[in-house]
Amino acid sequence: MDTTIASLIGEERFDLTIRGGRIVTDGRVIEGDLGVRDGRIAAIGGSLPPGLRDVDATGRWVLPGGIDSHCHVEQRSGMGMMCADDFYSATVSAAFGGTTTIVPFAAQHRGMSVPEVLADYSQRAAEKAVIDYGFHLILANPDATTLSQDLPAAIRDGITSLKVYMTYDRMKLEDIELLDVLALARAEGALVMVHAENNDMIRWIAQRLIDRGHTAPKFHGVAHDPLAETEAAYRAIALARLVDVPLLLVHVAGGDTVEVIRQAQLLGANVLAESCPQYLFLTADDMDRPGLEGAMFCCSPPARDADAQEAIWRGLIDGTLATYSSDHAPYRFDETGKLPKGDATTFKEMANGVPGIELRMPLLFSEGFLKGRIDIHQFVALTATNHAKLYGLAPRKGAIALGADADIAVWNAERETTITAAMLHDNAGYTPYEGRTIQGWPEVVVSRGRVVVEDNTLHAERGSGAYLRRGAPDLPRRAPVPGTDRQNRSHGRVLKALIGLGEDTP
Ligand code: DUC
Ligand code: ZN
Ligand code: ZN
Repeated sequence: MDTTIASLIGEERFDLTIRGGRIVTDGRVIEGDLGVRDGRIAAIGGSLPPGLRDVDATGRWVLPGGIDSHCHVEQRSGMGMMCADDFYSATVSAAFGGTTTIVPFAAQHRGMSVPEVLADYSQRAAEKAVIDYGFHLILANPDATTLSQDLPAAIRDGITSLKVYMTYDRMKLEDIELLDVLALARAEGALVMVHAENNDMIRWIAQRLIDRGHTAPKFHGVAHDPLAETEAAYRAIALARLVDVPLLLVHVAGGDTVEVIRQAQLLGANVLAESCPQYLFLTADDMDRPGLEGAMFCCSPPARDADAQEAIWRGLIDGTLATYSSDHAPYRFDETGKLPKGDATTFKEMANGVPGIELRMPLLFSEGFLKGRIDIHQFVALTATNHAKLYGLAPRKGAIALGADADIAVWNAERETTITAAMLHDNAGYTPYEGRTIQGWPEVVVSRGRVVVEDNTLHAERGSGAYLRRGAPDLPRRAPVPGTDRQNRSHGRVLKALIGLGEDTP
């Protein structure tokens, strides 16, 4: 049925009409109006009657609001540091940058139970978030109760993804624990996200650097050698292939790692991966600044070099990398974050991470879409649609479609902005992108039909964001390629039985 007529015969007025824009739907660009009723998209295209409220989008792009599926909000790190943003400042900052849904982490540390962690994060987010949110669970304590009871219950309750670490002494899982988690994810239909870096390689290099007095931020980049990422990524993929379960590698930084992922996908492995602005727009040279200033650019894995940036672009363009997230991990340049020991802080002691929740989409819009590296549909897939699918939020979120939540950003492609920390709404106190000029900005942002940002002003109440109980991940299914080892050998009867695929135990 013609969507415009379908909306008109209802005779009710739209709550909101977005007029005359270039609307990007799944695979199409439609010039015209978009109507919203009861928080959902009710009409797409054509010329609609006036709504209770109208937004003029003439000459603008009308895109789905972004989904940021990797950000750290009001979270204590493995080293015990609280990040600088709470659920209010992080979601306000996200909204100003065109993002209307976030999926941050509820972080279990050793000794904590999953129900207590989820209750704690849920309460804090409900009081403060201005846009919609879900949670991934960070799992650092895969003990028997967690694996047999708490985790299955959490997954059934809408926490359908979890992150595990292969590095950080206080967070890392052993390979055998990772196998247990992967097998459980397979049984319960959850997606495991992995921080892949080889802990011992990093520790070994870091100790030698510190012993020689090389403590400056730039040595963070030396300690986290690209091979530490590539080795761990390969190992994580092998573990997931053994159990025959999908896996998502987060914050991919290096060119060799992209290649390992690409090859695994070509063999039929269900490996997914994500990258982030810092790996497109920063390099290791940014950590090499006077004094401790380079700490503001330290994240893990660290940004590499121009070749790695190109490899990440290629991965995003050819689909090897499915999502582009911020990995917003905001820490202030003071004793609460980057400089716990003041001027004496070594690269091992500073909090890891960079802010980026507000600039994630504007940077890619400017440098990816407007510069012709990706088209508008790739932009939408990388910033919204793919996140919705992988994390069980589709079809409600992540696309402009009839019946979907009216989460929309109206982008002015002409607007030029010189980035400063002062214009941003997070609480990090600095931005790694200070002084860069970018083009394009989301001037009007709509969350479930509410105009939450307009005229550079917030119009959303604290606590007005809704919790999203997520469904099962909708993952691309790749079959093992005939003639490969996986096809022929490893999934024999015994292994299948061990991972719960076979009829009986061997
Ligand atoms: N891992 C993240 O995902 N974010 C910040 C730092 C880290 O190690
Ligand atoms: Zn990580
Ligand atoms: Zn992160």
